[in-house]
Amino acid sequence: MTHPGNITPDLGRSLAQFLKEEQEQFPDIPEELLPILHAIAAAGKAIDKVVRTLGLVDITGDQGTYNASDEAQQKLDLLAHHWLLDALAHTGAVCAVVSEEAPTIIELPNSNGKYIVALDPLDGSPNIDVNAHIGTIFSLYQRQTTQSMAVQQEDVLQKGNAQLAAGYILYGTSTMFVYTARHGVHGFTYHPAADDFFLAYKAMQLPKSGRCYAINDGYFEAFPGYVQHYIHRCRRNGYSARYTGALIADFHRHLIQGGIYLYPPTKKHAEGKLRLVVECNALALMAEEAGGAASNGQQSILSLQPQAIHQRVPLYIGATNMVQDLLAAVV
Ligand code: P6P
Repeated sequence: MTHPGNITPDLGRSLAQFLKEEQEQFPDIPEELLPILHAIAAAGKAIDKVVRTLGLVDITGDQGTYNASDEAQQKLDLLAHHWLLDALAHTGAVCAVVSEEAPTIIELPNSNGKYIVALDPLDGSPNIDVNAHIGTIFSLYQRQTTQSMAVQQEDVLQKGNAQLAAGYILYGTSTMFVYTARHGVHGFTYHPAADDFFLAYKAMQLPKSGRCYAINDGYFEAFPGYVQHYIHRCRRNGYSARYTGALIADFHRHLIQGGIYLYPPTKKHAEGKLRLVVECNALALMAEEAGGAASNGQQSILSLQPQAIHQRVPLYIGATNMVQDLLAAVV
């Protein structure tokens, strides 16, 4: 009996091949982008191998420490953090990293490196122990101060529209590496046998509308009126509520099918929960590069001037028409 489809993988172009071609086509893409994204992808492969054996290796559960956002650090948070730092340090091109898992700037032994990386090593940590989706988020910036000096706050507190590149690795049903170097959004699927990422989605477009919304309904009573108004509208229209507990997984669904993710101010997080520098800026650039939108309720995420590394902001991100419908209710 024949089966539907074709399960012989067409491996096609690897991430490295695609990055090389894109950099040749667009000279504004810095040549160091290839080794930097390759380093992140290499760390992602190592993280994937651990994620695929959770329960068989001692890497689940709390570390017993807390990050700068006062969140319990999972063992895998810190493993991902250290692997990504090691990989970036070996590129020679990255002089410093800001990470959700570290309170301050981490200077790497590349004082002549021209680039800064902002990281959420493992987004969706509460999902680790329950075998649900998790992911790595990254942003790349040009250093602003003189090389060989100590990295300054102004190097890491740059607006999201200054990003040279951004992306994420989603450890999901398959493991995907999705990035933009400001020339479209491209998705690559990890093939274990070949131990590499291969092009699966070129020039991804976030649908202008959708029928899916992602929000933690448990906080509904604390939401601002305009958000409650919008949620009632979604319910009246019969939209589907899908909330995975991992921003990246919800965003990835909307990137493909259309939808909106909302994390408004709540009683516990008066400014919202998501971090501007290490989470929101990367996904906001991806959204806008794919034809979507990202706002804090007042202005575009990419236009916000960060005041602190771990600053939190409200986040409304996804299909342009859905974000605009939400903001239309802001008084
Ligand atoms: P809550 C994960 O901790 C995260 O930062 C996002 O990935 C996710 O969407 C959100 O927080 C979940 O937060 O308050 O709904 O559990």
